[in-house]
Amino acid sequence: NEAQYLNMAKKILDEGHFKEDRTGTGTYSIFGTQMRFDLSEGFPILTSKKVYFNLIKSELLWFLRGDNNIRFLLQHKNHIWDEWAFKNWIESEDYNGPDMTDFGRRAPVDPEFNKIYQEQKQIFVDKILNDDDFMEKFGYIGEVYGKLWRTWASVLPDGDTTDQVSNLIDQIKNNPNSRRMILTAWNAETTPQAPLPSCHVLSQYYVADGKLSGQLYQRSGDFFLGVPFNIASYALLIHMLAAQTGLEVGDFVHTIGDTHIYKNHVDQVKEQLDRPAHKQPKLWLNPEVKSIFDYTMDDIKLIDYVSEGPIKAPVAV
Ligand code: THF
Repeated sequence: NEAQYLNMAKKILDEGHFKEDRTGTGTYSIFGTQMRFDLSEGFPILTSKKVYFNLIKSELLWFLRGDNNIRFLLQHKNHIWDEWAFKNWIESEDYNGPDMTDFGRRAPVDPEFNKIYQEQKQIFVDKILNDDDFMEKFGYIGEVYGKLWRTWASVLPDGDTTDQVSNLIDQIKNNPNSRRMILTAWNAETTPQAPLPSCHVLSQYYVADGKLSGQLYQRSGDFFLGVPFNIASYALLIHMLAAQTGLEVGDFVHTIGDTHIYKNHVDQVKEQLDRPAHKQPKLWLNPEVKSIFDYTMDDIKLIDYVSEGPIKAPVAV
């Protein structure tokens, strides 16, 4: 299972086209890739580097809450979305600290700037956590997954919002042969204007032989930092959906459009390719939980997760 990820990483390094990108970092990429993970064999979290499962859990719980304010993530010590909210603040009238222009590109290469940036980021995080007005003003990161999944805005003048997750569970339970079991996070009107237009554009679910499978179409995949999270996150979602509909788990099929490795992640990927992989862990979900919206951090556990150590890399903003 993990070999699929590692072989794809190697393929991107060997065959990838070099392109400049939005963040100014530069990437090696190939277009149109697919990996398939049989979830009954084990949970597809990488073992050739340590992946912080707590961050994956809290991010998915945040999506399922329909939340798009980073306070919940910060309360769970999850900082993977900080940069995007921080960007809104430093580009606003309210910000009067040191110049943070292009912080994502400068911080990894300029230690002096990085120190000032980390200070400003800490100030930002503390304010989001402790100052309600500030949180209301700068904690939101726009039309991303939580909002689109749980409260899709109606196009009808007097229409209600749509809860795609509840509808999906209803379909899996009552109409499992349906070919329309879809969760979409791309709104052609609003998404292109969002601070970060959704990467997980669409996922589809499929039931056969008592097993639930899911496929994700991801328009853009940061193969070293993001993709390991995305694999584990959708695998966890499929497990939760299966548990709530009385099914076993089938496959997770991961289809990615622009599949890229940032230039400043190449050494890290090579290091990872030299490492061994270990046996996949198992996932435990608390069987007492009766709704997909009621899981808490303690209701989700990995059993026997053995991995190599973490590998640090800067995130492109
Ligand atoms: N932007 C970019 N450039 N890459 C992404 O993966 C990405 N995401 C989300 C939104 N924009 C993105 C955020 N997801 C990490 C992991 C997932 C992210 C963002 C960052 C990350 O840095 N992981 C570190 C650990 C971080 C920590 O310990 O706090 C790691 O080593 O795995 C794609 O969904």
